[in-house]
Amino acid sequence: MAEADQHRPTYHFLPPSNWMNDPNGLIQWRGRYHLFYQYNPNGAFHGTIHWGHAVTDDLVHWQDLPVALAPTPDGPDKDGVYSGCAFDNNGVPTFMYTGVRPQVQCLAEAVDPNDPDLVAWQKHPGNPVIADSPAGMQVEGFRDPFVWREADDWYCVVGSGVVGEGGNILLYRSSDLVTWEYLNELCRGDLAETGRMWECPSFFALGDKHVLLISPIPMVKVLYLVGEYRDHRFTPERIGIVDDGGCFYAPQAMLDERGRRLLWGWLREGRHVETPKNVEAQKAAGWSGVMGQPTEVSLTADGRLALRPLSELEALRGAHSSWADLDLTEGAPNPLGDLAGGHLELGLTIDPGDAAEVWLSVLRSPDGAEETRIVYDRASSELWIDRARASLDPGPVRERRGATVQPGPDGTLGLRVFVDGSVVEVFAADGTCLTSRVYPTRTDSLGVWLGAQGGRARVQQMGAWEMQSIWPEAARVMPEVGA
Ligand code: DQQ
Repeated sequence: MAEADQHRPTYHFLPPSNWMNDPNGLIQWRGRYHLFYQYNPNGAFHGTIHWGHAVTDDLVHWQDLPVALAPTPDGPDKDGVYSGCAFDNNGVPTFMYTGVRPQVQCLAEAVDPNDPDLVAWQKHPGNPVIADSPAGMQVEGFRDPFVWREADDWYCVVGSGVVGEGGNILLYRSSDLVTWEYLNELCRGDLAETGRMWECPSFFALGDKHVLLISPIPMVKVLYLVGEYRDHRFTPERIGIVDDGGCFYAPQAMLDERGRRLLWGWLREGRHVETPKNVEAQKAAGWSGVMGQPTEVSLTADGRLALRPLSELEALRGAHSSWADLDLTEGAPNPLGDLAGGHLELGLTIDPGDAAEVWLSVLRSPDGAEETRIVYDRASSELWIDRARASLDPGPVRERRGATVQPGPDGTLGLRVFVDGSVVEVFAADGTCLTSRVYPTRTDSLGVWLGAQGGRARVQQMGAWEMQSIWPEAARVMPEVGA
């Protein structure tokens, strides 16, 4: 049963069962946040893709709603309702999304904008509204439209790639959302550096710059490009990885009514390094995929994209423990005693002193045979999630993933770590985020340990909270296929 599954998150959003992938159609409508997502109601594998739907008032507690979009037999989305976005068309919540095979762009709108749940959606009779990629361009992929309003027109970018040259973003304009004119490439990448096709573009102003998020094939990691948007072309000045923890993919950003630029990404499974066995393991679990916690994005003074947890999540904090001035030396006993849990938030400030490495282990078995280590390397300022011993099962992905972080001016490193079943999210104070999936085998792999090697370090302060489940179980119902 999914509910008894120690790997199943309890405070991140996921549907009651089956497969989910990309976030879609993020919109705050009359105060309520609506999350749509790629969903297969027929099992825990990618296929028969619908748009699932959930709503929240507080960005923490979600309510499952019926499926919003299902493939229409004989329609342009008969083989799948692929990713897309939501926007406000003059008072009517509206979607633009990709129908497959072939890949074309389609419209749908809310039947009743006054329905607080926005449960019913109708597709445009003129679908597809963009029936083909630009004439003369040999593309690989043509999907995942992202729409915005600029001056008196609608603009839409579609993810694509020019065969043999690299991923690109195609820019369209329309006055009525139905008739679209291809303008030009918003920008193009380089095959060797940024892959052959760019999925899931999200494009928005941030401060005095523009940011383009792309999910390039075959890199399977999300890139952000920061630059200038002028005359309908985007000139990137900086490129970086959004979250290099190994599972974050296909994110979408939205502006909320408070003016925050919020970001959601799909956390894919890593149950087995071999794809067919990963698929089998997902089917056996009965569920696959979870949404990363929403974060607020901003640009740092030196132009990096920073991700930070929302204060809303603090509402889930339960039983609390705290410590101060913990000295760490190689081989010393764990200063955290019997701290343990599979659904935790941990916050700490590390003074690495003269230690070579400081580490925090989570999901650790009492004998240490299983553990996921978050490691800070003082000399290189690298932060790692080390999954080498995260599972006694030899199947799961166990690679070490990391990023260079910037310690504070006093040399300390602030960390917030969220553990939720198989999800480990690590946020450094400089805005770096690393998210990994881990699958311990032992039910007692719940311990939290602190240690150092190659010298003496100190944790100046540390807090730990048990995190409450977001699901009032009685309210959790399987969505039905609607529309
Ligand atoms: N997932 C969708 C596509 C998108 C891909 C299909 C990215 O629209 O390109 O489920 O994960």
